[in-house]
Amino acid sequence: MPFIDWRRFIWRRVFIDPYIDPYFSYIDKAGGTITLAGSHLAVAAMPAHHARQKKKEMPAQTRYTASHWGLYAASADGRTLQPHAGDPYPSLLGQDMLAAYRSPLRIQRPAARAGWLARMRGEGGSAGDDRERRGSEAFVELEWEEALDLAAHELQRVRKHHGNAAIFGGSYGWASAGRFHHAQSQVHRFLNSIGGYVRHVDSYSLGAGRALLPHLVMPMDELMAQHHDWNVLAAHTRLFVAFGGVPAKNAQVGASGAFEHRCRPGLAALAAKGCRFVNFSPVADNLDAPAEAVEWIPIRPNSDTAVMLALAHGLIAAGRHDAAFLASHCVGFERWRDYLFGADDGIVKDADWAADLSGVPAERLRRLAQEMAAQRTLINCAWALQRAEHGEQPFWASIALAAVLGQIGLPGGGFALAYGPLNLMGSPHARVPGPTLAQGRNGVGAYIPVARLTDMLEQPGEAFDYNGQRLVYPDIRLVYWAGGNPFHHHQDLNRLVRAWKRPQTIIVHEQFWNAHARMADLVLPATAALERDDIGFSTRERHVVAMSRLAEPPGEARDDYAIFAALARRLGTDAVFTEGRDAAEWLRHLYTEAAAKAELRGSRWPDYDAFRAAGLLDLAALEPQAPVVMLAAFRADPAAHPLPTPSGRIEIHSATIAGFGYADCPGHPVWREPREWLGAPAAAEFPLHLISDQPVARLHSQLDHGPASQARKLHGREPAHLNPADAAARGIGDGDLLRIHNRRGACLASARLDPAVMPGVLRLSTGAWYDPLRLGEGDAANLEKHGNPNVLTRDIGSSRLGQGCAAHSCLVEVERYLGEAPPLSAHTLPRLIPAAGTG
Ligand SMILES: Nc1nc2c(c(=O)[nH]1)N[C@H]1C(S)=C(S)[C@@H](COP(=O)(O)OP(=O)(O)OC[C@H]3O[C@@H](n4cnc5c(=O)[nH]c(N)nc54)[C@H](O)[C@@H]3O)O[C@H]1N2
Ligand SMILES: Nc1nc2c(c(=O)[nH]1)N[C@H]1C(S)=C(S)[C@@H](COP(=O)(O)OP(=O)(O)OC[C@H]3O[C@@H](n4cnc5c(=O)[nH]c(N)nc54)[C@H](O)[C@@H]3O)O[C@H]1N2
Ligand SMILES: [Mo]
Repeated sequence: MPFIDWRRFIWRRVFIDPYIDPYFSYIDKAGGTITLAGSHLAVAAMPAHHARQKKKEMPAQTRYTASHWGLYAASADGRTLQPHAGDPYPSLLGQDMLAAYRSPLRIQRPAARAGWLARMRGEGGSAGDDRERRGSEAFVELEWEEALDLAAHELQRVRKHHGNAAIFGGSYGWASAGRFHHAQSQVHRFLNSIGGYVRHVDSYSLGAGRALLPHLVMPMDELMAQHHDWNVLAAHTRLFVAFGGVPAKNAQVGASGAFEHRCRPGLAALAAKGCRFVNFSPVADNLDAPAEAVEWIPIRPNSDTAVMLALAHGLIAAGRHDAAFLASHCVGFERWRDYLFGADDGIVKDADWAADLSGVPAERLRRLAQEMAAQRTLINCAWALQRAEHGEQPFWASIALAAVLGQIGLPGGGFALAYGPLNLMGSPHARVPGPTLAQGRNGVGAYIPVARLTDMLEQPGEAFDYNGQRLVYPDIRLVYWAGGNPFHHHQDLNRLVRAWKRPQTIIVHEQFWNAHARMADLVLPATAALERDDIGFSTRERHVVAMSRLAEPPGEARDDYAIFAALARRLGTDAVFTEGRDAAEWLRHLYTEAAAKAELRGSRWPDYDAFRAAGLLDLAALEPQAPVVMLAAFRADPAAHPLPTPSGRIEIHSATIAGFGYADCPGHPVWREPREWLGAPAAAEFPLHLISDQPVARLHSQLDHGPASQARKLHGREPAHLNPADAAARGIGDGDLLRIHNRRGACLASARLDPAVMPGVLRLSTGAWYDPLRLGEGDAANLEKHGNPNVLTRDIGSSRLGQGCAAHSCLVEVERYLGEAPPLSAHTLPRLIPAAGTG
């Protein structure tokens, strides 16, 4: 499907295809009417007078929905969504949601992979191990009752024979906004109610950072919540040194909501006050301040730590370090200084040394060190830098460099981790607890760092290191996933495909027939946020949102909560899981709990009915606001406000980490070469560094089929951006079909010649739905047709400390693809066999 004209497409799918395609129906079985409440299609299908009548019945109250990328009001007729009027810079993703969630790719009813179903029904017969056929078999549609019976039976069997520690329920993923119908909260609460599951810790976003920061300053969540607000930055910061930019396309989103987009206006305000930006980055277009305020310094990917060390060396050598701050607020400065000056390895980490590694002129680094010491300076390090081999180092070096400058705790000074990744950072709003669904207690102790998924499936019983501990991979028989997409998010997908054949059963709740659903054994169709009443809340966002059900679920899709409640009934734990409440009662309960907590701090929230009637609760009017200055109290009095580190101070050298004895993460920030970067021997064969950054027009794999994402593709394939010189050297023209490859895999993409990408770098954003020639086969020759970078990325931990995702350390080569392009199948349905007696 090279290009989708959505309106025509939907029209055809809704009005024509149902008659020729029995597996697709938004046609309500009972009445033969279309069940898209409030949509323009529904109205169009109604006689005119009926439509008018419908309109009159609409409540006058504005109805809202919330998504990770914004807050939207439905028009009175429900046909369209409008960004909330208070949002100064709405995301480009939202308005098309009504169409995107009405897609024919939605899963209509429960379905089971044919071979697994035969095994469950004791029908055997088919040759070989059916697990080998995950991804390649047809799905048999089931009645809900049978699907739930099968899921309950499998959970019960695995618990009985192998114990709850054989169930992996980590279920990582962003799912959808809404505090009750949040798939992760639901799946974890459910699995806890039946005795527990193997969980994950940390995130793909911040694996290295989350493990590291408690040793050095404080846990990431607490640090993020106290980043200087944008007003403080505008008033004070005069030099903004960015490693990896401040991409407003990333700050488009926030976990569970970005209701008031602050990043782009915040950067503009900084520039208007005279702040200058220096951006060390492999791409020029990721710092969204006015161009005249920004200096782009191209840097070899993964070499940022070397530059930070050289800046610190330059400051110390010139005597411009803040000796008093280092003595009163930090520990371990001397040991790091000795390392910078070559005491242990004979290498002086000066500007000339860093220039060789990074490609940044030494002279510029020397001058920059002086500029940083001369004015209020902020050092901003994008999360992408720690999603790399030795990803702990750029975070640690940013903090140590800021400590040397001595501006930590001053308004607008110090370090930031980071402005850009999420809307949250720089929020002026108070941090208050919102409605939260309690998860219960997990009866299983075993866990993995989130990105060690394939290792776990491949190596049950093997020991591994993580953050000072020696852990053992559990033996997983059943995988339960709701609200995430490992065939989007995990590295080295060919390897994951092979490991994915090992569990006996894989159960997935999904909305769409993406690769994740197609790689499962039992697929249970989930509703979308637009189809549920819920409560929207995200930490330090301005509003609490009464989310309204704006559309009917497709087919027989059910809420994750309803699915788990039905399973809990079968397993005898529904009293624990539901506590006797239906979804509406839960919403009232969660809101009322949060309002009671507010009351204790003297903030009076309206009661639940008044909240729902109003649609929005404006916290700015209710909760006190004060300028947010990061680490101000600690700076003012480190004895009275110590940090939660062993020393109570910033740990430039950490005795704890040194004590772990990890060569790949010693006791202070160091330069360590990744195995894949442009300075590595492997670059002779694979001379381009792959940057698989976050996509501008979708959230990960979500909305890849939507209009904004589709409009950016070329020939239906994801655009790969590369420098015109690299393209010319390979005879590649703009728009050409490309094959990007390394030893782990290969994918197709469309060439975009782009001077904003430095030579030696290829940028292919994440999120194109995984679409190999043969789904279910995990060999490197299985060409991915759509442009999913995770067939190329390396699946290793950042280090033994963090074991974080290291996607950004990856070398590739690229060539024009001269063969006939294989047709795309990412956005098509699998083979579906209707249930006996239905369809
Ligand atoms: N190469 C490379 N890979 C990366 C990264 C990178 O920088 N480079 N970044 C990583 C990062 S930071 C992250 S956070 C991950 C993101 O990885 P994920 O969070 O796994 O990605 P999503 O596409 O958001 O997956 C969410 C899935 O949940 C489904 N879903 C949405 N709402 C609901 C719901 O209400 N119920 C149910 N049952 N399902 C729902 C969606 O259809 C979708 O398939 O990717 C990581 N992968
Ligand atoms: N639109 C949109 N926004 C998103 C998301 C999304 O899917 N879509 N995902 C969200 C999520 S889950 C997360 S965790 C955050 C992630 O936020 P980040 O991790 O900060 O985002 P990335 O886009 O991966 O990378 C940011 C920039 O770092 C640069 N970069 C990569 N490697 C290097 C390097 O070695 N050195 C330097 N100097 N720069 C480098 C890239 O060129 C890129 O422009 O984004 C969030 N925002
Ligand atoms: Mo993330």
